[in-house]
Amino acid sequence: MPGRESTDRGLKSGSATLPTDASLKIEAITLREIQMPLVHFFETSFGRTYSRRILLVTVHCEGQDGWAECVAGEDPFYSSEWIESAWAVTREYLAPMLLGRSITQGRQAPALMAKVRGHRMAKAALENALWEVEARAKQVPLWKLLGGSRREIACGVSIGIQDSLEQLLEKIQTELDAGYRRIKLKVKPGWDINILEKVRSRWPDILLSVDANSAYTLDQVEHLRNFDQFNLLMIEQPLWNDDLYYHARLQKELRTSICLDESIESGRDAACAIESGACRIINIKVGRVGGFTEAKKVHDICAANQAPVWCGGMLESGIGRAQNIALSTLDNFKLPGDVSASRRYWKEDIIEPAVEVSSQGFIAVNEQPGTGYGLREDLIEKLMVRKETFRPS
Ligand code: OSB
Ligand code: MG
Repeated sequence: MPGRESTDRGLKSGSATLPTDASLKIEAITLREIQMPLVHFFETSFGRTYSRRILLVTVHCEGQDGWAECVAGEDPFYSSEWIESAWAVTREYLAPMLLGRSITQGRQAPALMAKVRGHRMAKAALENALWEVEARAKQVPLWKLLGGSRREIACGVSIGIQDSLEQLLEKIQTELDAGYRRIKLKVKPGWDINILEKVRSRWPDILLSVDANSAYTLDQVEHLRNFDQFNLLMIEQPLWNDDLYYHARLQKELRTSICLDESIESGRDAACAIESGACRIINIKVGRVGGFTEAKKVHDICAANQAPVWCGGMLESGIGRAQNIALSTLDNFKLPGDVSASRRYWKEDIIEPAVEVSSQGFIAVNEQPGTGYGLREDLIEKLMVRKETFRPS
């Protein structure tokens, strides 16, 4: 990859490299909200987004900062979490549980926050920032610390609902020309079979999947059976966001593999889903499951059951994107994910270099410590609308 040398700007790389088992004292936690307009609106069955409000978390440890992105949305529509709930639970509960504590590994963070139920996206940002601190302290790439082995990850794109079929076809062409290896289309009643007929007749052989974000009910099984004619890689989250049982009923009725996104919030959910036949594939989003530790559990459970996984996306800035890239290097990420180039979302990303995808549709990882990307703190400052720092009381 060109321009891969990270400047490490904004991330104190620690004047003294800490020994491998050094303890990391959590001295302060900073939350920032930045606002970033999307290059193109993104529409799912639950609504349209033009601009993102993004919550960034910085964990300050002795001599070492770690950054992460909280993927909670602007509204509690994808999940019950949203940017305000994440901010509040971090201030009132999660930050106090971490501040002043010393840990040696990011994976120790979940136990410290276990008393709080749910709020997985808020917890994930804190835990993931600590993994970044650990990786930089140990001077190892985050992807290696997570146990990854891939040197490059396969990329797909998620294409939202458009204003017209023509616009959709044009977008698909653009992404295929850019080299993306799988196209995922958002669907809902009225924007499904009709568009798939057109897309499949123009591109009979591309890897194609759909994501319904819970737009259907089990009553529509006859309608959903129509998806089987399009040779789809999967249909993602057709039914209720918190359901496994009815997805298992539906999977028995369909040839197309069901992939679960919203329904999987833990390793236990993944085990139940696979055991009960609710899905054959799982979309892992590190925020949705509560952090890297739980994401690795989901990954390992799926691997043990020969169920492939792929990495989902939440319209992340470069900070969340870089963490998705690191996670995607784990062995069972066997399908192209929704992790794509910065330029598809942002005029200017807040990391450098921006995430780039090769003409073959891959993102390469490197040997630099942490995520391997530098921060554009000047730009973050410009985009910032609020900031709050917490210290031990
Ligand atoms: O269901 O995967 C989803 C974006 C926001 C909320 C939910 C989803 C998505 C995407 C976009 O599909 C993935 C991306 O490009 O980041
Ligand atoms: Mg999805």
